[in-house]
Amino acid sequence: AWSQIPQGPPDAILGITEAFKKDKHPQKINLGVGAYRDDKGKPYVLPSVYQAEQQVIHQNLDKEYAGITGVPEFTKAAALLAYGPDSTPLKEGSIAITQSISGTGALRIGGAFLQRFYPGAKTIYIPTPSWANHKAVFSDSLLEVKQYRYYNKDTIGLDFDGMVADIKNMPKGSIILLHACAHNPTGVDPTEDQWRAISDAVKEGDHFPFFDMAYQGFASGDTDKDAFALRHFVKEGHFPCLAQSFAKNMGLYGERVGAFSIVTASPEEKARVDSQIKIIVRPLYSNPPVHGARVASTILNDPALNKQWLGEVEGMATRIIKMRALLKENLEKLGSKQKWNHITDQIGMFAYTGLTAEQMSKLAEEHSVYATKDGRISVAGITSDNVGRLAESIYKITG
Ligand code: PLP
Ligand code: TYF
Repeated sequence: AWSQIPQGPPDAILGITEAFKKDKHPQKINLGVGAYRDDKGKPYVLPSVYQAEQQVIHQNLDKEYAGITGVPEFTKAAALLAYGPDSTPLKEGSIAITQSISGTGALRIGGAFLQRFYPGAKTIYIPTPSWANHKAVFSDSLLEVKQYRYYNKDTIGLDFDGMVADIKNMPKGSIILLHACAHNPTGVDPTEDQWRAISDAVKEGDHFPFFDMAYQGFASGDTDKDAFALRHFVKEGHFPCLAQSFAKNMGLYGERVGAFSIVTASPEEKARVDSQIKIIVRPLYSNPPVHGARVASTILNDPALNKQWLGEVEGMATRIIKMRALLKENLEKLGSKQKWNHITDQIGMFAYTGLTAEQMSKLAEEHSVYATKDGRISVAGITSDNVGRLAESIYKITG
Protein backbone atom coordinates (compact mmCIF):
# COMPACT_ATOMS: atom_id res chain seq x y z
CA ALA A 1 0.00 0.00 0.00
CA TRP A 2 2.88 2.34 0.64
CA SER A 3 5.04 1.83 -2.44
CA GLN A 4 4.27 5.38 -3.62
CA ILE A 5 5.29 7.03 -0.35
CA PRO A 6 8.29 9.34 -0.72
CA GLN A 7 11.03 9.50 1.89
CA GLY A 8 10.46 12.57 4.06
CA PRO A 9 13.22 14.88 5.27
CA PRO A 10 14.34 14.65 8.92
CA ASP A 11 13.25 17.39 11.37
CA ALA A 12 15.59 20.37 10.90
CA ILE A 13 16.34 20.49 14.62
CA LEU A 14 15.86 16.98 16.00
CA GLY A 15 17.71 15.54 12.96
CA ILE A 16 20.93 17.14 14.22
CA THR A 17 21.09 14.80 17.20
CA GLU A 18 21.22 11.89 14.73
CA ALA A 19 24.24 13.35 12.93
CA PHE A 20 25.88 14.17 16.26
CA LYS A 21 25.47 10.61 17.55
CA LYS A 22 27.26 9.22 14.48
CA ASP A 23 30.31 11.47 14.95
CA LYS A 24 33.32 9.73 16.59
CA HIS A 25 35.17 12.91 17.68
CA PRO A 26 35.84 12.60 21.45
CA GLN A 27 35.16 16.30 22.02
CA LYS A 28 32.19 16.72 19.71
CA ILE A 29 29.72 19.43 20.74
CA ASN A 30 25.94 19.35 20.28
CA LEU A 31 24.32 22.79 20.20
CA GLY A 32 21.33 21.68 18.14
CA VAL A 33 18.22 21.01 20.13
CA GLY A 34 17.17 23.51 22.78
CA ALA A 35 17.44 21.46 25.92
CA TYR A 36 19.19 22.67 29.06
CA ARG A 37 22.46 20.99 30.09
CA ASP A 38 24.42 21.51 33.30
CA ASP A 39 28.03 22.68 33.26
CA LYS A 40 29.14 19.08 32.74
CA GLY A 41 26.97 18.86 29.63
CA LYS A 42 24.50 16.54 31.32
CA PRO A 43 20.69 16.72 31.28
CA TYR A 44 19.47 18.45 34.43
CA VAL A 45 16.61 17.19 36.58
CA LEU A 46 15.66 20.16 38.75
CA PRO A 47 15.92 19.32 42.48
CA SER A 48 12.42 20.82 42.95
CA VAL A 49 11.10 18.43 40.30
CA TYR A 50 12.79 15.48 41.97
CA GLN A 51 11.29 16.44 45.34
CA ALA A 52 7.82 17.04 43.90
CA GLU A 53 8.02 13.69 42.17
CA GLN A 54 8.86 11.95 45.47
CA GLN A 55 5.85 13.65 47.07
CA VAL A 56 3.60 12.51 44.24
CA ILE A 57 4.87 8.94 44.48
CA HIS A 58 4.40 8.81 48.26
CA GLN A 59 0.79 9.90 47.94
CA ASN A 60 0.06 6.51 46.28
CA LEU A 61 -2.42 8.16 43.92
CA ASP A 62 -4.50 6.07 41.56
CA LYS A 63 -3.99 6.06 37.80
CA GLU A 64 -7.55 6.94 36.80
CA TYR A 65 -8.17 9.12 33.76
CA ALA A 66 -7.97 12.86 34.24
CA GLY A 67 -10.88 14.90 32.92
CA ILE A 68 -10.66 16.02 29.28
CA THR A 69 -9.01 19.28 30.32
CA GLY A 70 -6.53 17.62 32.66
CA VAL A 71 -5.54 18.04 36.30
CA PRO A 72 -7.51 21.07 37.66
CA GLU A 73 -4.96 22.02 40.36
CA PHE A 74 -2.34 22.15 37.61
CA THR A 75 -4.26 24.29 35.11
CA LYS A 76 -5.37 26.70 37.84
CA ALA A 77 -1.76 27.24 38.93
CA ALA A 78 -0.49 27.43 35.33
CA ALA A 79 -2.96 30.23 34.57
CA LEU A 80 -1.86 32.08 37.71
CA LEU A 81 1.82 31.74 36.73
CA ALA A 82 1.15 33.16 33.27
CA TYR A 83 -1.47 35.84 33.84
CA GLY A 84 -0.40 36.84 37.37
CA PRO A 85 -2.40 37.36 40.58
CA ASP A 86 -3.59 40.84 39.49
CA SER A 87 -5.16 39.66 36.25
CA THR A 88 -8.74 40.89 36.05
CA PRO A 89 -10.06 38.12 33.77
CA LEU A 90 -8.37 35.53 35.99
CA LYS A 91 -10.02 36.96 39.11
CA GLU A 92 -13.37 37.17 37.29
CA GLY A 93 -13.15 33.56 36.14
CA SER A 94 -13.24 34.34 32.43
CA ILE A 95 -10.11 32.48 31.28
CA ALA A 96 -10.76 29.09 29.68
CA ILE A 97 -7.83 26.69 30.12
CA THR A 98 -7.01 23.09 29.33
CA GLN A 99 -3.95 20.95 30.02
CA SER A 100 -2.13 20.06 26.80
CA ILE A 101 0.58 17.78 25.44
CA SER A 102 3.25 20.36 26.25
CA GLY A 103 3.61 23.58 24.23
CA THR A 104 3.27 21.91 20.83
CA GLY A 105 -0.03 20.33 21.84
CA ALA A 106 -1.25 23.69 23.14
CA LEU A 107 -0.44 25.34 19.80
CA ARG A 108 -2.23 22.51 18.00
CA ILE A 109 -5.40 22.84 20.11
CA GLY A 110 -5.25 26.59 19.49
CA GLY A 111 -4.90 25.99 15.76
CA ALA A 112 -7.90 23.67 15.77
CA PHE A 113 -10.00 26.07 17.85
CA LEU A 114 -9.27 29.06 15.60
CA GLN A 115 -9.83 27.02 12.46
CA ARG A 116 -13.24 25.99 13.75
CA PHE A 117 -14.45 29.16 15.44
CA TYR A 118 -12.44 32.26 14.56
CA PRO A 119 -14.94 34.60 12.89
CA GLY A 120 -12.42 36.32 10.61
CA ALA A 121 -10.06 35.06 7.92
CA LYS A 122 -8.31 31.85 8.98
CA THR A 123 -4.85 33.22 8.37
CA ILE A 124 -2.17 33.31 11.05
CA TYR A 125 0.90 35.53 10.78
CA ILE A 126 4.13 34.22 12.32
CA PRO A 127 7.43 36.08 12.62
CA THR A 128 10.31 35.74 10.14
CA PRO A 129 12.02 33.63 11.29
CA SER A 130 10.09 31.53 13.79
CA TRP A 131 10.33 28.13 15.44
CA ALA A 132 10.22 25.74 12.47
CA ASN A 133 7.30 23.80 13.92
CA HIS A 134 4.96 26.81 13.95
CA LYS A 135 4.34 26.66 10.22
CA ALA A 136 3.78 22.91 10.34
CA VAL A 137 1.43 23.04 13.33
CA PHE A 138 -0.77 25.77 11.90
CA SER A 139 -0.80 24.41 8.34
CA ASP A 140 -1.84 21.04 9.70
CA SER A 141 -4.60 22.90 11.57
CA LEU A 142 -5.75 24.09 8.12
CA LEU A 143 -4.93 27.71 8.81
CA GLU A 144 -3.19 29.72 6.13
CA VAL A 145 0.28 30.71 7.41
CA LYS A 146 1.80 34.05 6.45
CA GLN A 147 4.73 35.94 7.92
CA TYR A 148 5.61 39.34 9.34
CA ARG A 149 9.03 40.97 9.51
CA TYR A 150 10.82 40.41 12.82
CA TYR A 151 14.58 39.98 12.55
CA ASN A 152 17.01 42.37 10.90
CA LYS A 153 20.07 40.53 9.52
CA ASP A 154 22.10 43.70 9.30
CA THR A 155 21.71 44.79 12.91
CA ILE A 156 21.35 41.20 14.20
CA GLY A 157 18.45 42.70 16.17
CA LEU A 158 14.73 43.38 15.99
CA ASP A 159 13.27 44.90 12.82
CA PHE A 160 10.86 46.89 14.95
CA ASP A 161 9.73 49.29 12.22
CA GLY A 162 9.22 46.46 9.75
CA MET A 163 7.26 44.48 12.33
CA VAL A 164 4.92 47.33 13.21
CA ALA A 165 4.47 48.28 9.54
CA ASP A 166 3.54 44.67 8.70
CA ILE A 167 1.07 44.52 11.60
CA LYS A 168 -0.53 47.72 10.32
CA ASN A 169 -0.76 46.26 6.82
CA MET A 170 -2.43 43.00 7.84
CA PRO A 171 -6.13 42.74 6.92
CA LYS A 172 -8.31 43.86 9.84
CA GLY A 173 -8.91 41.08 12.36
CA SER A 174 -5.90 38.93 11.46
CA ILE A 175 -4.47 36.31 13.81
CA ILE A 176 -0.91 37.09 14.90
CA LEU A 177 1.44 34.71 16.67
CA LEU A 178 3.79 36.36 19.16
CA HIS A 179 6.66 34.73 21.05
CA ALA A 180 5.97 35.92 24.61
CA CYS A 181 9.67 35.97 25.53
CA ALA A 182 13.01 34.46 24.51
CA HIS A 183 12.22 34.38 20.79
CA ASN A 184 13.22 31.10 19.13
CA PRO A 185 15.48 31.02 17.11
CA THR A 186 16.84 34.58 17.31
CA GLY A 187 17.02 35.35 21.04
CA VAL A 188 15.86 38.84 20.08
CA ASP A 189 12.88 40.22 22.04
CA PRO A 190 11.08 43.56 21.87
CA THR A 191 11.72 45.90 24.81
CA GLU A 192 8.81 46.71 27.14
CA ASP A 193 8.25 50.01 25.30
CA GLN A 194 8.28 48.22 21.98
CA TRP A 195 5.73 45.71 23.33
CA ARG A 196 3.48 48.66 24.26
CA ALA A 197 3.67 49.92 20.68
CA ILE A 198 3.07 46.42 19.29
CA SER A 199 0.00 46.09 21.52
CA ASP A 200 -1.32 49.41 20.16
CA ALA A 201 -0.74 48.31 16.55
CA VAL A 202 -2.46 44.97 17.17
CA LYS A 203 -5.40 46.80 18.75
CA GLU A 204 -5.60 49.30 15.92
CA GLY A 205 -5.91 46.48 13.43
CA ASP A 206 -8.43 44.63 15.61
CA HIS A 207 -6.08 41.63 15.34
CA PHE A 208 -6.21 38.51 17.49
CA PRO A 209 -2.99 37.84 19.47
CA PHE A 210 -1.87 34.24 20.01
CA PHE A 211 1.02 34.09 22.51
CA ASP A 212 3.47 31.20 22.51
CA MET A 213 5.22 31.13 25.89
CA ALA A 214 7.66 28.22 25.88
CA TYR A 215 10.35 29.92 27.96
CA GLN A 216 8.71 31.74 30.90
CA GLY A 217 11.59 32.36 33.34
CA PHE A 218 14.30 31.48 30.85
CA ALA A 219 14.73 34.95 29.37
CA SER A 220 15.35 37.03 32.49
CA GLY A 221 15.38 34.37 35.20
CA ASP A 222 12.16 35.95 36.53
CA THR A 223 8.79 34.41 35.58
CA ASP A 224 6.90 37.69 36.20
CA LYS A 225 9.22 39.78 34.03
CA ASP A 226 9.02 37.24 31.24
CA ALA A 227 5.21 37.42 31.32
CA PHE A 228 5.25 41.18 30.72
CA ALA A 229 4.02 41.11 27.12
CA LEU A 230 1.10 38.76 27.79
CA ARG A 231 0.02 40.66 30.91
CA HIS A 232 0.34 44.02 29.19
CA PHE A 233 -1.87 42.88 26.31
CA VAL A 234 -4.51 41.62 28.77
CA LYS A 235 -4.39 44.89 30.72
CA GLU A 236 -4.85 46.78 27.46
CA GLY A 237 -8.09 44.97 26.81
CA HIS A 238 -6.96 42.32 24.31
CA PHE A 239 -8.45 38.83 24.58
CA PRO A 240 -5.44 36.71 23.64
CA CYS A 241 -4.99 32.98 23.64
CA LEU A 242 -1.87 31.35 25.04
CA ALA A 243 0.22 28.21 24.61
CA GLN A 244 2.31 27.37 27.69
CA SER A 245 5.08 24.80 27.99
CA PHE A 246 6.78 23.49 31.12
CA ALA A 247 9.39 21.60 29.11
CA LYS A 248 12.12 24.20 29.57
CA ASN A 249 11.36 26.05 32.78
CA MET A 250 10.78 22.85 34.75
CA GLY A 251 12.97 20.60 32.63
CA LEU A 252 9.94 18.36 32.08
CA TYR A 253 10.67 17.83 28.35
CA GLY A 254 9.57 14.23 27.98
CA GLU A 255 6.70 14.51 30.46
CA ARG A 256 4.85 16.76 27.99
CA VAL A 257 3.32 19.26 30.43
CA GLY A 258 1.61 22.33 28.99
CA ALA A 259 -1.58 24.32 28.85
CA PHE A 260 -3.73 26.16 26.33
CA SER A 261 -5.88 29.07 27.49
CA ILE A 262 -8.13 31.76 26.05
CA VAL A 263 -9.08 35.03 27.70
CA THR A 264 -12.81 35.53 27.16
CA ALA A 265 -15.17 38.42 27.89
CA SER A 266 -17.13 36.82 30.75
CA PRO A 267 -17.52 33.64 32.84
CA GLU A 268 -20.52 32.77 30.69
CA GLU A 269 -18.47 33.09 27.47
CA LYS A 270 -15.68 31.10 29.11
CA ALA A 271 -18.11 28.23 29.82
CA ARG A 272 -19.08 28.02 26.14
CA VAL A 273 -15.45 28.19 24.98
CA ASP A 274 -14.54 25.49 27.52
CA SER A 275 -17.24 23.20 26.17
CA GLN A 276 -15.87 23.56 22.63
CA ILE A 277 -12.27 22.97 23.71
CA LYS A 278 -13.43 19.68 25.23
CA ILE A 279 -15.10 18.74 21.97
CA ILE A 280 -11.83 19.43 20.12
CA VAL A 281 -9.63 17.51 22.58
CA ARG A 282 -11.84 14.43 22.91
CA PRO A 283 -11.24 12.95 19.44
CA LEU A 284 -7.57 14.04 19.44
CA TYR A 285 -6.32 12.20 22.55
CA SER A 286 -9.31 11.99 24.89
CA ASN A 287 -7.49 13.31 27.95
CA PRO A 288 -3.92 14.19 28.88
CA PRO A 289 -1.32 12.23 30.89
CA VAL A 290 -1.38 12.92 34.64
CA HIS A 291 2.09 12.32 36.06
CA GLY A 292 3.96 15.38 34.79
CA ALA A 293 0.99 17.63 35.56
CA ARG A 294 0.91 16.34 39.14
CA VAL A 295 4.62 17.12 39.49
CA ALA A 296 4.23 20.62 38.04
CA SER A 297 1.13 21.20 40.17
CA THR A 298 3.00 20.21 43.34
CA ILE A 299 5.76 22.71 42.55
CA LEU A 300 3.38 25.52 41.65
CA ASN A 301 1.08 25.01 44.65
CA ASP A 302 3.58 24.35 47.46
CA PRO A 303 5.01 27.75 48.53
CA ALA A 304 8.39 26.38 49.66
CA LEU A 305 8.89 24.22 46.56
CA ASN A 306 7.71 27.09 44.38
CA LYS A 307 10.33 29.39 45.80
CA GLN A 308 12.99 26.74 45.36
CA TRP A 309 11.93 26.19 41.75
CA LEU A 310 12.11 29.91 40.93
CA GLY A 311 15.67 29.89 42.26
CA GLU A 312 16.51 26.93 40.04
CA VAL A 313 15.03 28.64 36.95
CA GLU A 314 17.14 31.67 37.74
CA GLY A 315 20.15 29.38 38.12
CA MET A 316 19.64 27.93 34.64
CA ALA A 317 19.16 31.40 33.13
CA THR A 318 22.30 32.62 34.91
CA ARG A 319 24.46 29.75 33.66
CA ILE A 320 23.33 30.48 30.10
CA ILE A 321 24.16 34.18 30.49
CA LYS A 322 27.60 33.22 31.81
CA MET A 323 28.26 30.96 28.82
CA ARG A 324 27.28 33.78 26.44
CA ALA A 325 29.85 36.04 28.10
CA LEU A 326 32.54 33.33 28.05
CA LEU A 327 31.99 32.55 24.38
CA LYS A 328 32.26 36.22 23.43
CA GLU A 329 35.31 36.69 25.67
CA ASN A 330 37.08 33.66 24.16
CA LEU A 331 36.39 34.83 20.61
CA GLU A 332 37.79 38.27 21.42
CA LYS A 333 40.86 36.76 23.13
CA LEU A 334 41.59 34.77 19.99
CA GLY A 335 41.68 38.08 18.12
CA SER A 336 38.45 37.70 16.17
CA LYS A 337 37.87 40.72 13.95
CA GLN A 338 34.12 40.28 14.06
CA LYS A 339 31.77 41.88 16.56
CA TRP A 340 30.14 39.39 18.90
CA ASN A 341 28.04 41.74 21.05
CA HIS A 342 24.85 40.09 19.84
CA ILE A 343 25.82 36.89 21.65
CA THR A 344 25.49 38.65 25.00
CA ASP A 345 22.66 40.98 23.91
CA GLN A 346 20.36 38.14 22.88
CA ILE A 347 18.37 36.32 25.55
CA GLY A 348 16.89 32.92 26.29
CA MET A 349 18.26 29.58 25.31
CA PHE A 350 19.61 30.44 21.88
CA ALA A 351 22.16 32.64 20.21
CA TYR A 352 21.62 33.54 16.59
CA THR A 353 25.26 33.80 15.57
CA GLY A 354 24.88 35.25 12.10
CA LEU A 355 26.96 32.34 10.68
CA THR A 356 25.88 31.20 7.22
CA ALA A 357 24.60 27.74 6.33
CA GLU A 358 27.95 27.06 4.67
CA GLN A 359 29.86 28.04 7.81
CA MET A 360 27.56 25.87 9.92
CA SER A 361 28.31 22.88 7.66
CA LYS A 362 32.03 23.53 8.06
CA LEU A 363 31.59 23.74 11.81
CA ALA A 364 30.05 20.26 11.80
CA GLU A 365 32.32 18.65 9.19
CA GLU A 366 35.65 20.11 10.27
CA HIS A 367 35.12 20.70 13.99
CA SER A 368 32.36 18.30 15.05
CA VAL A 369 30.28 21.20 16.36
CA TYR A 370 26.61 20.61 15.56
CA ALA A 371 23.83 23.21 15.38
CA THR A 372 21.08 24.25 12.97
CA LYS A 373 21.87 25.56 9.48
CA ASP A 374 20.34 28.96 10.27
CA GLY A 375 23.28 29.74 12.57
CA ARG A 376 21.34 29.20 15.78
CA ILE A 377 23.29 27.64 18.65
CA SER A 378 21.74 26.34 21.84
CA VAL A 379 23.77 28.20 24.47
CA ALA A 380 22.50 25.69 27.03
CA GLY A 381 24.83 23.12 25.41
CA ILE A 382 27.94 25.23 26.10
CA THR A 383 30.01 24.35 29.19
CA SER A 384 33.10 25.72 30.96
CA ASP A 385 34.99 22.78 29.42
CA ASN A 386 33.87 23.09 25.78
CA VAL A 387 33.60 26.87 25.38
CA GLY A 388 37.30 27.23 24.52
CA ARG A 389 37.19 24.65 21.75
CA LEU A 390 33.89 26.09 20.52
CA ALA A 391 35.34 29.61 20.27
CA GLU A 392 38.41 28.30 18.42
CA SER A 393 36.21 26.42 15.96
CA ILE A 394 34.07 29.49 15.28
CA TYR A 395 37.20 31.65 15.01
CA LYS A 396 38.79 29.33 12.47
CA ILE A 397 35.69 29.58 10.30
CA THR A 398 34.95 33.29 10.61
CA GLY A 399 38.36 34.85 11.19
N1 PLP B 1 7.22 27.06 21.01
C1 PLP B 1 8.51 27.36 20.89
C2 PLP B 1 8.89 28.70 20.42
C3 PLP B 1 9.47 26.42 21.24
O1 PLP B 1 10.76 26.74 21.13
C4 PLP B 1 9.07 25.15 21.67
C5 PLP B 1 10.11 24.16 21.94
O2 PLP B 1 10.51 24.01 23.02
C6 PLP B 1 7.70 24.91 21.83
C7 PLP B 1 6.82 25.88 21.46
C8 PLP B 1 7.07 23.67 22.36
O3 PLP B 1 7.85 22.69 22.87
P1 PLP B 1 7.22 21.52 23.73
O4 PLP B 1 6.13 20.91 22.88
O5 PLP B 1 8.34 20.62 23.97
O6 PLP B 1 6.66 22.14 24.95
O1 TYF C 1 13.84 24.69 19.05
C1 TYF C 1 14.20 23.80 19.80
O2 TYF C 1 15.33 23.31 19.75
C2 TYF C 1 13.23 23.32 20.88
C3 TYF C 1 13.03 21.84 20.91
O3 TYF C 1 10.41 19.46 16.49
C4 TYF C 1 12.31 21.23 19.75
O4 TYF C 1 12.06 24.03 20.74
C5 TYF C 1 12.83 21.29 18.47
C6 TYF C 1 12.21 20.68 17.39
C7 TYF C 1 11.04 20.01 17.57
C8 TYF C 1 10.51 19.92 18.84
C9 TYF C 1 11.15 20.55 19.92
